[in-house]
Amino acid sequence: MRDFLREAAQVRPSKRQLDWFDTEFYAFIHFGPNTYTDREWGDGTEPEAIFCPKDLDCDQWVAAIKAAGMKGMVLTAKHHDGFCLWPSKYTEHSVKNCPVPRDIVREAAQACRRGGIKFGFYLSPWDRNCPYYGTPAYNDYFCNQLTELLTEYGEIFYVWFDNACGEGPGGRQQEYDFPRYISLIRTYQPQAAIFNDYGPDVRWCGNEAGKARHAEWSVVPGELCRYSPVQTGPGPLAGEGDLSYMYNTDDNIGSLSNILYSRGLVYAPAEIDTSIRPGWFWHPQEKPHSLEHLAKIYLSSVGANAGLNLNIPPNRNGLLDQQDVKRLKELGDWLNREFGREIPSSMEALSSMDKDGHPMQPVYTISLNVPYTAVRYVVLEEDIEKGQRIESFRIYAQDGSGTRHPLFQGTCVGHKKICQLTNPFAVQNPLTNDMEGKGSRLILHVTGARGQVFLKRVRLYG
Ligand code: FUL
Repeated sequence: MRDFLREAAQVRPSKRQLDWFDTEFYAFIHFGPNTYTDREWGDGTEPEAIFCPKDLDCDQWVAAIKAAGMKGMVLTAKHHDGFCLWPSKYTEHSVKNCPVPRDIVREAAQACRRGGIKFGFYLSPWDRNCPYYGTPAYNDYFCNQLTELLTEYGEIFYVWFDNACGEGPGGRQQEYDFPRYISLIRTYQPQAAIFNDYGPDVRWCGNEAGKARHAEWSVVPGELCRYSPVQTGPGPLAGEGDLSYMYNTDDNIGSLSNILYSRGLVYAPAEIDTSIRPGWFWHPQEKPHSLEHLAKIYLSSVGANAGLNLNIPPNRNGLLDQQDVKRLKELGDWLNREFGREIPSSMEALSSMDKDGHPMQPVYTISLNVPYTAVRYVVLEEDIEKGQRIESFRIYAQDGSGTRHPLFQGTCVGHKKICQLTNPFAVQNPLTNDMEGKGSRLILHVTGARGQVFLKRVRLYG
């Protein structure tokens, strides 16, 4: 049991997963024939002539994305209708037969580079237009298109696949060859992270409402992410249960009570994908969600050990709607207000051994290096290069008499945990002797961990 815990603690991200995690917050762009038909899923029979973004300006997209503090863009190069936003050699159902025959993938990739953000794409395996769909020849067709995107548009940070698998034009379903798609991406863009329900690099969080789990582990059973490399031996209870039922929508996937039954663990962090509006594509009657809604999503995704892929759909002219542009700016301003100015502080780890030399759960004190101020957020980061270990923690304020006042109780930390203190607690710097403050320092108590804890950073914001 102890050995398995030690193994679980050693499960580590790859370099491309670390880079993806650092990107944190990036934009999904859903754009295509659906933008013009007011639908979410096209059936592949839409005439190319309807796609006519006469004012297309990808620099406008990038400026709005950057104003929200996002660091990348993921464009739907092809959605389920099979229409390609680039002039693919392998189909006529693309921008090349449109009234405005522009290579939108190229324009978007170039705008991202000009603006200094990363570029990636979504490529739907489900294709309701392609006559090969549902036959082995479709996997060749799909790989040809994937190769075009991987080789002709510069560096790609992310390739996004979903598992939607309906019928194609011949009424057949397709067996997707994900191992082949993955190896193609590794060949041409080895640094690109790959999103898919089942990994390998990033997995779906299980909902489109913008919320991570109560405990969003990046270390999960290989039964859930079958394309991610298994990094441990079987758990001590493997064989006594069967985790093959597991799906991304399950509430409990990375907890100890589950992983003990696993045949081996993988590192596969969660992405939260959600839209600024109710739909993924632009619809004339829809409006962007409120700033409060989006701020909450940010805290419960980036702030809960996940990445946030926030969709903003361009309109029929090829521009982001002014209402969305305004909301993105508000979101960026909110982020700057909340997290732009750190309260200087210093952290000290109290001994994590008891007097007989046995390991204890670690306790840290965090002292403010400024006079009395109110702390509204405590942001914790584990050094995930060494693995994800914290299972649970508590934060207290400790007053001059040593009494601890509970402020926050949390589960896992991982890449980043943003603890929002609901009653902003006045913390008094002991040096100023200011008795107005209720506490003199913060105490972070790790109450459960899988082996030795490596905290990378603790930051406070007022
Ligand atoms: C899903 C698709 O079916 C939706 O249309 C959308 O693209 C979403 C991000 O992924 O699987």
